[in-house]
Amino acid sequence: MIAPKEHWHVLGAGAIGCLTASHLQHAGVSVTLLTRPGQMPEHLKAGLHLHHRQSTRQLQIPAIDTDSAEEISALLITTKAMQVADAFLSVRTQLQRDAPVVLMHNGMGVLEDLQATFPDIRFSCATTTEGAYINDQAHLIYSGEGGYRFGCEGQADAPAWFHSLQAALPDCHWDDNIQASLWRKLVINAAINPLTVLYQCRNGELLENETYRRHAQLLCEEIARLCQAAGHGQLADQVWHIVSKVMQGTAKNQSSMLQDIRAGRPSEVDFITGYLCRFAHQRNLDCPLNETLLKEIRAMDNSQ
Ligand code: KPL
Repeated sequence: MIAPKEHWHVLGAGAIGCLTASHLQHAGVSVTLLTRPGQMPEHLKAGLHLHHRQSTRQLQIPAIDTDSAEEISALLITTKAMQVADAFLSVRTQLQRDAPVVLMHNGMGVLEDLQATFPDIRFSCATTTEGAYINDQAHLIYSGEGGYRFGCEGQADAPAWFHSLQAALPDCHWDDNIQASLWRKLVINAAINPLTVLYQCRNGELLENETYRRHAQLLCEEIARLCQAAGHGQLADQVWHIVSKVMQGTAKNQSSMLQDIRAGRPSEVDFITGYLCRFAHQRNLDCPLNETLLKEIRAMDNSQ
């Protein structure tokens, strides 16, 4: 089915928001980046350059602040987990009736809260394995080609609005079990990100250093027990396999949590490790390694 021509607003002009908007624009989908009032990021002011493989191209994606957005017919929120609710509220009144609202962030728990507060909005979720960062010269570096999964609990078939995204984004699929994909990403982030902060290391060092690797393996065993309790038995059986492959594939990366902590920004630990701890407590399950990491990372977070 061909969808009516949507105009997508991407709220959150970090690396993944900009990269996603650039894919959409490149494929001819109408897109605008939204930023917080008075906080246009330097990389947008300077004119965004996208570096991919050996080539560089200048992007000209329209960017406006949320106050200037008029009618929003389709919204993709790509902010950090702790900013999603405020970001949504900042454009709530500009949303057209029945506009799709898609949340794409690390960690879990945000959707449940928003859904409870706004039962009339049909929220969907997305997760990506794309890798991108913005360098010191405010250039967008597309460092790892990946894919996208979109979905909405209880909706097996893709809605009409999804087709423009699918045509524009790489390896992009509607997932009739998006919870499983979100848990998979959660597991990866929970096993890698806090440990890279604790040991101040790149992802690959968690495999290379024997002490770090042992800690990661024990953490994966604990996370696997939580996956099992969540009904994701297949994922539970493969936690270490999946996590160690990502450590290998992103060996040179600084995890997003390590970058946030080093830059003095709030980290997403409450939505990653914190989510797992809350999940465990609600079911009277123990998760001492995650609890300790949660306390340690919170203590290292100087953003407040
Ligand atoms: O998603 C990531 C992150 O840093 O948040 C991983 C996969 C761990 C890559 O660094």
